[in-house]
Amino acid sequence: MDEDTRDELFHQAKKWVEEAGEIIRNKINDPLTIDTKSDAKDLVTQMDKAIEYFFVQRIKQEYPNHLVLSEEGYGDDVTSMDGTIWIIDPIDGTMNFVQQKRNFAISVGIYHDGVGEIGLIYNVIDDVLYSAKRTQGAFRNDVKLPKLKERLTLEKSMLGLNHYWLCDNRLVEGTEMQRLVRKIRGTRSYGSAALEFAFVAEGILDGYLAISLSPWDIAAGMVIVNEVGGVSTNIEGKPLHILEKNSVMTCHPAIHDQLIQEYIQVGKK
Ligand code: 2AM
Ligand code: CA
Ligand code: CA
Ligand code: CA
Repeated sequence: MDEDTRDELFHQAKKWVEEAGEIIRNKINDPLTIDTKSDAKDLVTQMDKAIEYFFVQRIKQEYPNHLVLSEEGYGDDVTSMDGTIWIIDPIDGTMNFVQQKRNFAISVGIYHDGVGEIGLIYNVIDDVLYSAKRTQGAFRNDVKLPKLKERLTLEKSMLGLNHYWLCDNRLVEGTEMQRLVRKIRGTRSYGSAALEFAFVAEGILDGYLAISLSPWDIAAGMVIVNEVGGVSTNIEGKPLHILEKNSVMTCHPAIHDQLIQEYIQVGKK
């Protein structure tokens, strides 16, 4: 994708993300219709659907040859990464949206022929937009994010983890993750994968590990983290497949290999 096309798309996507955020803020105290999906904790509201529909309608009108891959079913059945694809999570952190009315984000990643060109993660209530264009750096609102600092050790790291890592899980022995959380400085659990990616890019988290995430949870975050020199792989250190569910590790490059070799591979079931 050439730079002018990327700039124009970025401008349009940013405008729609901000408009969608405004819609959510204006209706934040309206009564919610809450449904469940795969299980009782997997929530969806009419707002998730309305915001996704907002994007799909506009994209289809303005860019009829672009495809949309999105969580709530209004997008396309995307089977290849050819062409331009918008990967959208209308509300990432739906449980936070329902329970807290904050700590959720709109996540929009734009990929062209499999390459992440644009990432936008909008913390709607705090009005903080994390954004990146490939090769042009990442931003928190209008402030450019510095590259991740040169040196970092696990002892000084703070990692985004949810409680499932410490329960019996299908990926690593529970005791290995306990060994890890004792080694590092601390853990945080924010409940929005997109925001955790953004925090890694900002350098306020040094890494984020997730057992299973979908394309729309990670598409924007991968672009943004990449622009500050962070790395995103699955928890075996292998490349993420953008059209599939993956385990996810996004982090500072200085701790990536050590996390895998000394904790995850060791504890692997
Ligand atoms: P969501 O809010 O868009 O569903 C914390 O639960 C994080 O994991 C959120 O980013 C959430 O995205 C994501 N997630 C992925 N799969 C999930 C599932 N089956 N149930 C709940 N959250 C899920
Ligand atoms: Ca969901
Ligand atoms: Ca999500
Ligand atoms: Ca969602």
